[in-house]
Amino acid sequence: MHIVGTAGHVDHGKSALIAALTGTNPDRLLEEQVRGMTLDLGFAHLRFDDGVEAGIVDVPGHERFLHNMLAGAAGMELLLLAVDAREGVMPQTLDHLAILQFLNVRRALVALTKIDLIDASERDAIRDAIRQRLQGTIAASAPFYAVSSVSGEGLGELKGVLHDELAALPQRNINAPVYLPIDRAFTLQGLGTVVTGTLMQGRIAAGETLMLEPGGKPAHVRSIGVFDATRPDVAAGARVALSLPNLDRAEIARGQAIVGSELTARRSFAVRFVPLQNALPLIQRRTPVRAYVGSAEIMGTLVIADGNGGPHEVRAQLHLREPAVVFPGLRFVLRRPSPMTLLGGGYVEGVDVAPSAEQGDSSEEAVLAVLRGRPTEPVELGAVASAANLRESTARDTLERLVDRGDAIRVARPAAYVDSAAAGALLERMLTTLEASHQQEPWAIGMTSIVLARTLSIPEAALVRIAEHFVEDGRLINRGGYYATTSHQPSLTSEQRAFFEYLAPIAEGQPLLPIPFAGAATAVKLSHLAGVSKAFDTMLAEGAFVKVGDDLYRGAQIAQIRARLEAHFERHDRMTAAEFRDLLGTSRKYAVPLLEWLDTHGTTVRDGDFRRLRKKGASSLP
Ligand SMILES: Nc1nc2c(ncn2[C@@H]2O[C@H](COP(=O)(O)OP(=O)(O)OP(=O)(O)O)[C@@H](O)[C@H]2O)c(=O)[nH]1
Ligand SMILES: [Mg+2]
Repeated sequence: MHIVGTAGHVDHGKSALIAALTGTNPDRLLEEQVRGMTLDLGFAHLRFDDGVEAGIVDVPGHERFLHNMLAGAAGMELLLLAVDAREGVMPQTLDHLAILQFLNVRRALVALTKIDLIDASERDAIRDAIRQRLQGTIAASAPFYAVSSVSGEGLGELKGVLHDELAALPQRNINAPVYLPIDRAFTLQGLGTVVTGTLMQGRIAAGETLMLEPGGKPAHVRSIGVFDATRPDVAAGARVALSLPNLDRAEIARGQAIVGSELTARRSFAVRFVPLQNALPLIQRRTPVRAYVGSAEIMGTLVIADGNGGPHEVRAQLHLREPAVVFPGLRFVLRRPSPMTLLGGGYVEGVDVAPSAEQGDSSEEAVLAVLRGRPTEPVELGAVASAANLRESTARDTLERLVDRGDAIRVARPAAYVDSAAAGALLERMLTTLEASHQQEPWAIGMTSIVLARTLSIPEAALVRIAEHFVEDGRLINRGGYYATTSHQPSLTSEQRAFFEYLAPIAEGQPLLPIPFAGAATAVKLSHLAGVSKAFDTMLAEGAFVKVGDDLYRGAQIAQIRARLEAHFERHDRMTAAEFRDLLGTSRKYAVPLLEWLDTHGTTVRDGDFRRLRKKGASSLP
């Protein structure tokens, strides 16, 4: 048996096509059927009279469920790419193809779906446009089949091609140790715990005892199901359900694997990594990553080896926060922790890396004990070394290893270390506090470190250093000194908005005239309107108000001023203060502070009595 996998943009007809080809609706969840959208992996059985058969893995197209797509993608051998004939190649189509290039797909077919909805005369042009967009992807030379799951057009031909392609695929390695990444686990009356997955290599016979990894628990296989049938044994390439009555459903989750005794889970291993060209700027010597291995998604660090090969494939080590089953040749995909940009992928080269890291050595124990003793206090290298009774060089190596594996975090200025679990617990407390505060004061941008530290009873300096680590990780926001959750968008009440409208009216005939900042600040202070002072800070932080010298402008006025400046510099390469004043239609009193503000905010540069436009990229605009 082999695995056919779908890919393609949301709503492009993947699930409908699988249902039409097999008679099974892969959208098995009620919510999927109600919403008409695939959320998680779906499965169907494709069977031919002559015994050729395939398991089909149907994936969600929506980018929010890309992690689910990734959990099923590793098993795919024959790719069925669905492209809606009306929409053509869309972002998720390309994302899926970028991911699949690192995995095990051997052949790709393009299904041009919903062909009933386009005019026959348009077909050739649409086909050409799609072919063009697929250049450089693994579907670049894939044959096209125009199909309609509604009228049935083209389904017979596609099915025939699937048959021939499946029959021609090479057999998977059945002599290798069993590796079955788990994608579902549930309990069935009479069978107990059942796991399902794609058997990637090896063969399994009923009655055999395998291992659940990570976890190291023996897994006694009582029976084997392949779709609706029970089988005495099964070989690589099949969709498999194993009944494992000795295991508790609660101790199994997607991401674990059922394996032969030869394989174990590890947290550190050597890899060959192929970065995506457009992700190169994001990849440093040590890069935090979200790794997809088998059906698992695990945070970790990619460490590029010294003197590695060329730019297309580099030697590196992958350190994971949780162990995963790995063996040489196993493929993986890496994304950024946040935003989840695809970084690249590769394969495992060797698993005998850093044996001390595997066994847990005494220096690690000692260092972790020091860090855990000071859960909310970053500890510097020297202090770690003396408290752990280690040479500084040993302490440094150990700390690096712990950071790579995610057991410790490094904070900056000056570099110091915190136990990961303690830092994670502090992050949770920060997020809970921030959420409550956002709920209570939705108009505020967030909480200052002083208030946050006081609420959590932690010294402010320590809080800031740990918080900044999570800001860099993308799990916390710092806007101008105010901390917020990543989802917080400040919103003013209608009364507050009305107050500011009234506070800063646009002068008749003088649309670029500011108001005095001091007057505005006093009006805010004297107002009895709830939350108005924090709302004022929000307006300033968001650029809805801009303080220039002693004046207060609206953001829209500043945008107008910039537009006029740009228009001026399109025709001239320099400008005097008097010209600028005329440009504004106000007076010198306002023009001079504005020019100084524009200088410091990177729009203009001073050149004697003149201003010039600062070159693009020389400084970023506020
Ligand atoms: N007219 C027509 N409609 C179709 C065809 N195939 C699918 N549809 C409709 O298109 C919509 C989306 O189809 P799905 O099969 O759910 O799309 P999908 O690619 O599985 O979507 P996700 O799983 O959410 O990514 C549904 O309303 C289908 O009824 C087709 O061949 N012709
Ligand atoms: Mg679907």
